Amino acid sequence: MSLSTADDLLVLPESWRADFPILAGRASSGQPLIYLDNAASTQRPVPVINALRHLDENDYANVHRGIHTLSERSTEQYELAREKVRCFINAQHVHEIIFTSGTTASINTVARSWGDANVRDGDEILVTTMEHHSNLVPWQQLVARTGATLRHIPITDDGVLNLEALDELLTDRTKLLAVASVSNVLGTINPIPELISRARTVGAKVLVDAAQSVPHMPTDVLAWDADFVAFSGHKMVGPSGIGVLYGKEGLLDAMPPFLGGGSMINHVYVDRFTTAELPEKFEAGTPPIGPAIGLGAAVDYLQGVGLEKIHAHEKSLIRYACTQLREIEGLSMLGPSPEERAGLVSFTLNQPHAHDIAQLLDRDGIAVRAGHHCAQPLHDWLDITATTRASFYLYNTPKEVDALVESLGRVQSRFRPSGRKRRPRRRS
Ligand code: C6P
Repeated sequence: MSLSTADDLLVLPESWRADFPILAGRASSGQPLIYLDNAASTQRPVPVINALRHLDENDYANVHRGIHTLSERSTEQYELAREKVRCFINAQHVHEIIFTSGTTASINTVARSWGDANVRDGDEILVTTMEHHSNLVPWQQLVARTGATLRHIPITDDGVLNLEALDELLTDRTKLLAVASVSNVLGTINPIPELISRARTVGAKVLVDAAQSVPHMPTDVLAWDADFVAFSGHKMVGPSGIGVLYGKEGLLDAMPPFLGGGSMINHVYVDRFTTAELPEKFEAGTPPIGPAIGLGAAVDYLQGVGLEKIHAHEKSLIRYACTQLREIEGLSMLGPSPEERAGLVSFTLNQPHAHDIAQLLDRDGIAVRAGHHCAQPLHDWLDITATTRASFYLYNTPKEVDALVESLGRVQSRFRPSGRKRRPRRRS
C-alpha cells in the first residue's frame, strides 16, 4: 500500500464521523475542530448522548434499592450494561464485571483488596518502565505497606519491552505482573498472551491495564487468560466516571471487599457485617448509574461499527501519520515502528517546548496533549521532560493528519532562528 497521500488510506464512512456532534463544531480559535486527544478521553456519539438523556427524562432512580417502577427500570438497564460489557470483552460470567469509576479505581481495588490479602514481605510485584502512574503508584503503595519489592521490566531503545530480561525478573517470588496492553506514550502494543503465559510458569497473577486497548481493538479476556483487566468508559466513546474491573470469579470471590458501605453487604449487625455476593461486594454505595448505562450504549455503538474495522482504520492512520511526521526536520518520534504500535504517536521538536507546540496547534483548531502523560518514570528513562502526543480514533481522517503536519511545519518555521516569526495560517 502506498503511504504517500491521504487518499490512499482506508477511511471509515463519513456517517460514523457524523455521529459525533462535537466534531461538526468549531474549536475556540474559530477553526474547524480536529480532535487528536483520544488517548486522554474520547468524544461521544449521538446514541450515547441519547441514552443518557433518555434515562434522565424517563427512567432514572437509584438501583437495587427501590420497589418502585423507576428503580426497577434503572436497575434493569444498569444490569443490562454489565451484560453488554461482559460480552464485549468475552468474560465468562456477568458477575466478573465490576463497575468502578475508571481504570485508576479498578487497579487500586486490586492493589488494596487482592494485594493486601496476598502480598507479603519478600514477595515481588513486576511492572514495566512504560506504565501509567495509575498502574504504578498503587503498587508502590502496596509494597510500602507490605515490605514487598517492586521490579521493572525494562524497555529497549525501540520502545518495546525487553522480554529477555523476563527470565531473570520472573521468579517464584513474583506474585503479580501488572502491565499495560498499550502504552499511552509510546503506543507500543505489548504481547499480553506471551507475558501471561510466561508469568504462569512461576505461578504469578497478571493484571492488564487495558485503558488504551479495549476501546481500539477486540478484547478477549478468556483467550488472554488474564486474572484482572482494567479500563475506562470515557476512553471508549462512553461517559466519564465509569470504569470496569474484570476479575476471574475465583479470585474475586476470595478477595475481601475494598470499600465498605451500602450495597456491598448481605447483613449488618451492630458489630460486624456479612458480605454481599459478586459483583455488589465491590460496588459499595450508589454506583455511577447513568455513566454505566451510557457505557452500555457505547459498547453497542462500538460493536455496531466493529472493533476490527476501528483497529484497521487506526493502523492505517498511524502508518500514514508516521510517514508524514518523519518528513518534518527536527521532529523525533518515540516508540516502535507503526507495525508494533497502536494509533497514537508522541514526539518532540528541536524547539519549542511541548506545551508551546500544543498551544500553537490549538490556535489551528488541533487538540493534542502535551506533558509527561502521567508516565514520569518513562520520561525520566527517555531523558526528556515532556512530549506532544497525537492520538487517533475511529472518527479521525488522513486529512486531519495532513492538517497536523502542516500546522507543525508552521510551528517550526516560527521558531527557526533565521526565520521570521509568522502567525500560523488559518485553515479554511
Ligand atoms: N491516560 C492519557 O492522557 P483513568 O484516568 O482512571 O480513566 O485512566 C488512567 C489510565 C490508566 N492507564 C493508562 C494506560 C492510561 O492511559 C490512563 C489514562 C490518559 O494518557 C489520562 S492521564
